[in-house]
Amino acid sequence: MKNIFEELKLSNETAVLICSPYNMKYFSGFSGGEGYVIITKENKYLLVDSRYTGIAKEEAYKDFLIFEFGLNYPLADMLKNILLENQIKNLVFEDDFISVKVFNMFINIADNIEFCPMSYDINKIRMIKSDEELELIAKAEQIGVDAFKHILSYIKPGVSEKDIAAELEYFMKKNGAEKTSFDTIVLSGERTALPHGVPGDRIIKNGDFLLMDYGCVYNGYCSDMTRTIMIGKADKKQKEIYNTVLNAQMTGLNVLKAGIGGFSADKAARDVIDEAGYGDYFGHSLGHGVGLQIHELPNLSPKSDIILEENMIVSCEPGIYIYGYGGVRIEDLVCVKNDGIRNLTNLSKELIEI
Ligand SMILES: [Mn+2]
Repeated sequence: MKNIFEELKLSNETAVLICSPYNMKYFSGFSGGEGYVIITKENKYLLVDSRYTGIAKEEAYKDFLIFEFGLNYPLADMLKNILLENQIKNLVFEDDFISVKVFNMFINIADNIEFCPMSYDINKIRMIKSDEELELIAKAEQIGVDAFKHILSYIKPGVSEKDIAAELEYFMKKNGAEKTSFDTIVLSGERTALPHGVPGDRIIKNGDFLLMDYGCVYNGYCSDMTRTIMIGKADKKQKEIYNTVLNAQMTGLNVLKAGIGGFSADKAARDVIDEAGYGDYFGHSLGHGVGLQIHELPNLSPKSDIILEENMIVSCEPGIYIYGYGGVRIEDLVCVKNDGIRNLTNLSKELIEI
C-alpha cells in the first residue's frame, strides 16, 4: 500500500480529505462508497454513518480509526475536532469529486486552513498497479471475454439491443461480477455511430454492424472491452471501415510499452485512421487507464503528458463513427510492460459475421 503522505510529499500540518469511493477503497480498504477518509501524518480516520459502521470495521485497514457520525455527534463537529487535534493548516482535497455542499461545510468549520485541490496528484498514485490489482483486473476482463463468447450464440435476427445488453449483464453477474463497470453499450445498424449510445428497442437485422462495449467489476476492479461484429455478410465499405479500425488498434497496441508517452500511442493509431481518410470520424481519444474506476489515469490522448510505466493498465480503443451510417470500435484492455504489453482481452479480432 502506497503512503499518500510520502507520495504527495506533504507537510506535517497537512491533512488529506478523501471522499470518492475509488480513493476511499484504495487508501482505506472501505468499499461502502459513502464516508470521509482523513489522513494526517500521524493518524488515519474513516468517518461513516451507522449504515456503514459494520462494513467499515470489517474492511478498513488496521491503522484506521473508525468514527460514526450521526444525530449524537454531527459530522461537522467531528471534522472540526479532528482538524483541531491534529493542528491542521492545509487541507488537500479531491477537486474533481467533492460537492460544493461538502466543500462549503469545510469552509465553515475550518478557519485559517488553506485548501489545496489535488485530485490529479492523488489519482496518479493509483496508476501503477500491484500484482494483486493486476490479477483482479485480469479476472474482471476474463469474465467479459467469456460473456462475449456466450453472447455469440445468443445473437440472431429478431433480438433487440436491450435483449443483448441484458444477456451480457446476466452472464457476467452469474459468473462472479458484482456489477457492470459502466452502463452497457449495445448498438446496432446506424446507431453504432453513437460512440456512447444507450441500448434501445431496435431489433437487429441482416447487414447491421453490432457494437458491444461493456465491462464488469470484480472485487472492486473494473474491466472494459469493445467488439463490433456483423449481422450477416459485411459489404465492401463495412469491411474497409472495420479493417481500418483494426489496423489502427493493432498499431496502437504495437507501440504501447513503458517509456512511451500517452500522446504518442494516440498519435500512432490516429495516423492510421487519418491516412485512410477517416480522420474526421474518430473524435475521442485512443484509451484510458482502468482500475478501481472505469476511466482513470493515464489517458492515451493528444493532450496526455504522462509517460507510461510498467504495470499501468490502459484500454486501446480507436473507432470510426459516421453519423447516419454506422460505426466500429475495437477495444482491448492491456497491461503495460517494459518490452510491450500483456493483452488481457484474450479474443480474436477477425471480423465475425453471424
Ligand atoms: Mn473504454
